[in-house]
Amino acid sequence: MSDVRVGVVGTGFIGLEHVARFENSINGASVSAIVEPDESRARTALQISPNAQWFPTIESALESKAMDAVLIATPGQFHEPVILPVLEYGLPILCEKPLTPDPVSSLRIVNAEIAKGRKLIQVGFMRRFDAGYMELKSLIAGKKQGELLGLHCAHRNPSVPDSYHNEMLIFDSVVHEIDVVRFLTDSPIKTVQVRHLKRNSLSPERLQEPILVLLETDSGVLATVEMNVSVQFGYQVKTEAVFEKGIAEIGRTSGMTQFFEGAISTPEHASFKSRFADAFNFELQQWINSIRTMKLDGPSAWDGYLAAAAVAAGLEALKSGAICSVKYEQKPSFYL
Ligand code: ISE
Repeated sequence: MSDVRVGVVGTGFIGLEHVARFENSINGASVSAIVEPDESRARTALQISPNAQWFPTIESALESKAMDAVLIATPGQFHEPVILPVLEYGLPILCEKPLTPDPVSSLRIVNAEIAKGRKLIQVGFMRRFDAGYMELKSLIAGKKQGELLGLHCAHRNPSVPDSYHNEMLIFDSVVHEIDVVRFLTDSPIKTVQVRHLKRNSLSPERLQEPILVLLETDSGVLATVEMNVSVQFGYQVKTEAVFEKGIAEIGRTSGMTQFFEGAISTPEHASFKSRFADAFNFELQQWINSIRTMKLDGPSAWDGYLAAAAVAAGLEALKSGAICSVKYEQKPSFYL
């Protein structure tokens, strides 16, 4: 069977990572197109994937028939104008999170996919492909420790780039917990509340953080999320699950522990690139496998829409401090 020819749209930070991943770690696929309006970025990507063709627009790439599938890695506000024409051509899509920045545009995409009559969109919620989250999900579903009562999540970044602004705490960072809490509990998020910890004087002036986010699911599980983007020491994503019988924890660093010079130390990740490297690889490999078997089964456009709806409530909660309800449409039978 010949390789799935993938077009990568947007070769900034994460897009470039994915191009390298296809070159070095993924079987059964090759990058055939780099869709990038910025020539110097495109050239950098072509150095990694010299056999790919460069297209400045998605329309020119689609017309050339150079792609069997499309991975979209542009910032979220540019996803819709890429997704809609790709859907028209009936090509499978892996779209980095968020599907779109707001629920109204996400719903337009859901409806466009339904109109096409075939599941073509997967959203890049890579944590669902992390071994720890998958193990915790099956522990919760199997009820070996009784019912799940609550979750304590910590999402800590050492620092963030200058382009990161206050609302990104919710739509760029907490969006991962928004998706993964629903994934773990199998229940939509009902309300969101945001409180502020004492402000870190080392945070960039434009940011009011760390924050504490409370996510409540329809099933009654409460999840606390400490979102901290100036923690200084490393990149850490941990979850502690509280059950009727005992506790389970995922996300502890797995490196060597040293007992040296009067201290016990274990290295921590420096960025999500290494923390979720295996999850990204697994996500891309599963996506390619599912294209080959014509059975797309990763996080769907509907999952992307529900996340966008909870993000909207989260942004409102960030401003008001109130407990905000998540408003979303009924699930279409297409996604059942
Ligand atoms: C970034 O965009 C990500 O997706 C990372 O996983 C997250 O930890 C970080 O906070 C975001 O800015």
